[in-house]
Amino acid sequence: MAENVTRKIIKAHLGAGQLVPGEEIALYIDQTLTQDTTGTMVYLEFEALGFPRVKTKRSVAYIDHNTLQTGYRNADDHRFIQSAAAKYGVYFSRAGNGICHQVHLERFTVPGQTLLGSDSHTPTAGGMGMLAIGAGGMDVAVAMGGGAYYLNMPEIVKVHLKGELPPWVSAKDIILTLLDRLSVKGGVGKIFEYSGEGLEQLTVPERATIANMGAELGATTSIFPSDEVTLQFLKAQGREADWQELIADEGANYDEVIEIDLSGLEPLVACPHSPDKVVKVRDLASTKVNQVCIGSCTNSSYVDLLKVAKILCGKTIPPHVSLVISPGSRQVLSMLATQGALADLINAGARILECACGPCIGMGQAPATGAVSLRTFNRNFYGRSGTSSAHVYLCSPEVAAVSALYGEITDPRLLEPVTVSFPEKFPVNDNLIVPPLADGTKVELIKGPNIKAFPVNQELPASLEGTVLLVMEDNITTDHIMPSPADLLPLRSNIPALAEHCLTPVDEEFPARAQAKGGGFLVAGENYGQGSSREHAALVPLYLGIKGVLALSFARIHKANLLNSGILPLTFVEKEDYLCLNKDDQLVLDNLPQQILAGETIMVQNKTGGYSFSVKLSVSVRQKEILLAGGLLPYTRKKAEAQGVS
Ligand code: MIC
Ligand code: SF4
Repeated sequence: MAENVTRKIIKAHLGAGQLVPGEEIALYIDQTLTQDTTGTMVYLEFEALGFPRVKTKRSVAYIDHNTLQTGYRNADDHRFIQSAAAKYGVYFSRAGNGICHQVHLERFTVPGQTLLGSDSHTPTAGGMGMLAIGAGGMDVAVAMGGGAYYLNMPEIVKVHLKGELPPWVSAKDIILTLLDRLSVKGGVGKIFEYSGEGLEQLTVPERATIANMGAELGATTSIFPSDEVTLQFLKAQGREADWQELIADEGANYDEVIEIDLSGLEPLVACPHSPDKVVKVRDLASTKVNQVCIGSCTNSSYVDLLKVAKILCGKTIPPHVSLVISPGSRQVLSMLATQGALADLINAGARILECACGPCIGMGQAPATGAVSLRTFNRNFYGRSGTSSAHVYLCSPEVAAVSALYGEITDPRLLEPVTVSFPEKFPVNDNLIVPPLADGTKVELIKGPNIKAFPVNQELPASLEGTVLLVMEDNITTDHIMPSPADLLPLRSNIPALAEHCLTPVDEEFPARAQAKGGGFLVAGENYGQGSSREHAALVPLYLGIKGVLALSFARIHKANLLNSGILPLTFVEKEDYLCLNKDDQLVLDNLPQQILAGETIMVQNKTGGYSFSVKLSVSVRQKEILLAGGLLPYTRKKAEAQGVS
C-alpha cells in the first residue's frame, strides 16, 4: 500500500494498536530530549520509577531555559540534571550550548526515527523527517526507561506547498498563514505532513521553523520528508551517515489535504495575545515598536541571523528601540563571529544575549509597561513576556530587523531584498556536550535544597465532591495555569512554592481559595491547557487538591498530563452545561470507578443548582486504569508489583 512519511515511521515503531484515527497506539521511542525547566521533574520521576539506566538509542538533557542564575536555585537544578545524566546514561548539553531544539537539529536529529521531548516544540526535529512529539515529563521518563509512548492515532493532513516564496516572505509566513486559516486549536489530533514542489526551496532550518510552530496549531507534530535538502544539511553537519531518504509513496493517502500557494503569500504578523491573530504586516505599518527580540527555537538559525546582520549592516537602530538577539546555538553564534556578522549586529546597536531561550520564556528582557514588542518567537500569550501590559507581536526575522531599523512595524518589501547563501559546512564543536558514563551506578544524584518531592495522587475514591473554584474562558494556556516568568521559573522543582502562583493571571485569589476549600474542580471553555508541555500545570493543581477539570475541550499534552496526575479531564456534552456552571457551585461525582469502567459518560450532580448533567471521559481502557490507580506513577508501580518486579 502506498504510504505517507508519517505512517511509514509509525508502522516501523508500532508497539500496539491500529493506525485508525482516534484509536490509541503505542509507539516505541528512539530518542528523548529534556530541557532544564521540565527536566528536573523528569529525572525525579525517572528515579521514582526505579529505572537503572535509559534504554533509548539516545537521550539528551539540555540546559537552555533557566540560565539566569540570580540565586542558587537554577544552578542547583543544572547540577542535579548533570548528575542524573551521568547516572542514567544521558548526554548532557551544558548551558551556553544552545536551545534544545536548535542543537538537537544540528547534532542529533535522525530522519525516520522517533523523538519524545519534555517540551512542546520538540516537533522542530520534524523539519528533518523525524517523528518528534512533545509530551509531559512523566511520559518522557517512561520512554527513557524503554516504555512505549501512548497516543491517539492522529489524522494525517497533507500540506501541499506549491509555487515559490516572493522576496521578503519566509518560512514564518507559511506557518502564520496556517495559523490564520486553522486557529490555535485547528491542529488538535492531527499531524501535518508537508509536500509539494515548494519544499525544494526550504532549507532544513526553514522547515524546522514551520514544524516548530505547528505546536501553536495544537498539532501532535509536523513532519517534512527526508530528501536531498536534508542530506545537504546533514553533510554540512558532518552527519551524512545519519541520512536516509524518506518520502511519501506515489498516491499515498491522507485524511485531509491543504494547499498553500507560496507565491501568493506576503509578510505577516501575529497580534497580541495569540499566535493565530494574524494580520498582514502592511496593515500594521507605522505601529511604533519599543523592543525587537530576535531568536528562540523558531527563528535563530545561522541563516536567519545572517539575514538580520545583512539588513542591519552599517546602520543604527533608533534611540527608542531596544534590539536583543539570542542566537539559537553556540554553533550559530560562533559562525556569526567568524564571518564578521556578529560585529555588524553589535555595531548596529543590538544587545547580544546568550544562546538560550531568554526573553521567549520571560527570562529577562521583559518589556516596559504598555510597550510594543516585536518578536521572532512562537508564542505571545498574555503575560508570557513578564509584562502583562505589553503588546507582543510575532513575525519573521526579516520583518523584525527592518522594523527595528525604522522603529515601527515595517513591510520589508519597500527595501531591496537581501540574499544569503546556505553554508556548505558548519563548524562542529561538541565540547559542551558531556557524553554519559559507561557505568553510572556509583554516581550520586545531587539535590539542592530547592528540589522538593513532587505530589503523587491516591487511588480514585468511590466519589468525589468539591467546589467549582474557577470558571474560565476558551484557550486558557499553561502560561495562565502555571505562569513562568523569571522569578517563578527557578521554582520548577518546588511544587509547593509554585502553588502560590497557580492560575493567578486569571484570578489572583485562586491559590488562597483553592487552599481554603481543600481543592475542588476547575471549569473551562475550548482548548484548555494549550501551549507548553509543562506538567507543572497538572502537578500544581494536584497539589492544590484539584480533582477534575470540566472543559469544552482540551489541548493534547495537557490532557495527558492531567491523566498522568490522576486528575479527571472531563468534557461537557452540552455547551449549555458549561454556561450554567458558576464559581462556588458544589459538585458531586458518585460511583466513579463503576461509571468510569461502564463507558464514556459520567453523571455530575450540581448540588447548588439542584440539577444533574452528564460529561464525557474520552480515554482509552489503559488510561481508565491509570485514573483508577491515581496516575501514571502509581499505575506503573502497581503493574511492576503485579509482575513481581520490585
Ligand atoms: C514554552 O515554550 O512554553 C516552554 C517553556 O518551552 C515549555 C516548557 C516549559 O514550560 O518548561 C514548552 O514549550 O513545553
Ligand atoms: Fe525555549 Fe521559547 Fe522555544 Fe520554549 S518556545 S523551547 S521557551 S525558545
